[in-house]
Amino acid sequence: MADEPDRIMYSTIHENNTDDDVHQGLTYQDIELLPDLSDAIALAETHNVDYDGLESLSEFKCRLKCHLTLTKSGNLKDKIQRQIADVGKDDKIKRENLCRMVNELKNVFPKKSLTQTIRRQEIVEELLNKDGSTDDIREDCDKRIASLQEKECVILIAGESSAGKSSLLNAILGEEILPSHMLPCTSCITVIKYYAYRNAIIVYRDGHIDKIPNLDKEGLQQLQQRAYFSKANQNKPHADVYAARKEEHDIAEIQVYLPLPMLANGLVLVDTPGIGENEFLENYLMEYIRTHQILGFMYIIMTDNALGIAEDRLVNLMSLIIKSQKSSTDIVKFNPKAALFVCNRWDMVKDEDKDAVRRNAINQLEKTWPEFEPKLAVFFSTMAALREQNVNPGYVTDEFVALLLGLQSLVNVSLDKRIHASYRWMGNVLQRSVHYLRTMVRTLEMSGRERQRKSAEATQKLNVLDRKAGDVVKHLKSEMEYSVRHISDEASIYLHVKYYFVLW
Ligand SMILES: Nc1nc2c(ncn2[C@@H]2O[C@H](COP(=O)(O)OP(=O)(O)OP(=O)(O)O)[C@@H](O)[C@H]2O)c(=O)[nH]1
Ligand SMILES: [Mg+2]
Repeated sequence: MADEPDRIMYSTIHENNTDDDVHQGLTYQDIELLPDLSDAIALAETHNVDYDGLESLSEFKCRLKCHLTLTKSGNLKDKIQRQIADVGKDDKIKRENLCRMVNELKNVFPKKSLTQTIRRQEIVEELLNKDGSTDDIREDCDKRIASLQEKECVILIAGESSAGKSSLLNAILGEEILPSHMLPCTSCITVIKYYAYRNAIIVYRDGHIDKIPNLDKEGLQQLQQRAYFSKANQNKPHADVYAARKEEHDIAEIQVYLPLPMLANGLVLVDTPGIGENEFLENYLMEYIRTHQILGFMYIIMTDNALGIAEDRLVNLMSLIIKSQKSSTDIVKFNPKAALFVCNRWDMVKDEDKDAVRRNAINQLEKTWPEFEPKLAVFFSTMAALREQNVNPGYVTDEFVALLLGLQSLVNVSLDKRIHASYRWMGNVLQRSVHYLRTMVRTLEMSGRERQRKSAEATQKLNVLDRKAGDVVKHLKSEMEYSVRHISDEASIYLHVKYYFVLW
């Protein structure tokens, strides 16, 4: 189990940690120090914990910890999922504020050819073009606004074949939506989004769609038959039906809509076929990456694979994401920090090998991924997480808590990237404008009495405006920790100078 996430977990999520009486004296330390199976069984019986099907001491410890955590802190999965939804809610407020500001900025540069007085803005615009701050300020503002109105935060779940991508997503969603199998099986990209009621849409390459209006048990079966199973193999035994994998298919994507609070504010999770499986699936995945804006990236690693992390595949995928995200839009570039590496199947690694395997995984990732830091990796067992969830949906393993906190941080970083990119752009345009406008004001002060009088008038009004503009600046400062800090109050004062130019 990763040390770092555990620390976060116990300090930020657990509540009432000292209140042990109500838990009949059961503590994490008691569980950790259990010497053998018979003591573990005794402790489970004392505390009425279902231990059916458990075999090893570590499984008992895991179950007892889940039980204690639920009793002490409530359902942590629900709590963290609500926090993930809140991240989206905050982002929405930030985006709305930014949109307003970009609109204000856009109005500073009115449409050309309106009146003669616009000339001065045109001069500033020309200067901004010349120094590369912006091509066409109004057009750029519109692009920014469109990007800021985009509420979706797409997180792509990728990784090697059979690493556990689909099972892990099912664990997060709390039910078996996606097909998972010991044989390579995902052949379709599945996009999971929020909607008030459960339904699914199969989108074909030629544009036609197939709707499953109710994703109940029957609906899920229909989805599996129509989209996930090979047509040729639908009547074959279970192990063969997923052979669709090797076939080319005509599905562009499957959209699954669920009323999960975690998804309510724009989080979109995308399940993908394993990379390196075959050429058709590889091109299919690359096409998706090229044509969609992906803000974050979860890479699932088969940790028990003796060959370790498939570095070349990871590097290829990363370079494609970075290149394609650059070309599809220059508004928000992919941020390598918006990644979470899930070293899955941790239960398959022997206890005595865990330290070495963990070190090796971190080393490999450090070599492969730009800006990698150990907190971007979690060591996780989907199997253990599902085993506990199946006994009680409130049973959440420590590793699952670490994974969900990792996802929360991933969503945070991904969304902040979009906001910061806009702030930085706006900051740059404002700074340049201020510079040019200030030069122009100076020129005006020097040229002629009448202009001097108007300039003095403007300065006086600017002082009044300064107070109003202060609100905008205060707002900017409180919303963002950096990016715009360096834009002084002066920026907003000069931003308002334009109104005087227009009035003159
Ligand atoms: N022991 C163990 N098995 C796991 C774990 N996670 C997934 N599996 C199993 O690994 C197999 C592959 O899981 P999938 O979820 O289908 O993997 P995938 O990455 O989606 O595979 P493709 O879609 O084919 O690329 C299944 O048999 C899972 O039950 C884990 O943490 N531990
Ligand atoms: Mg899969």
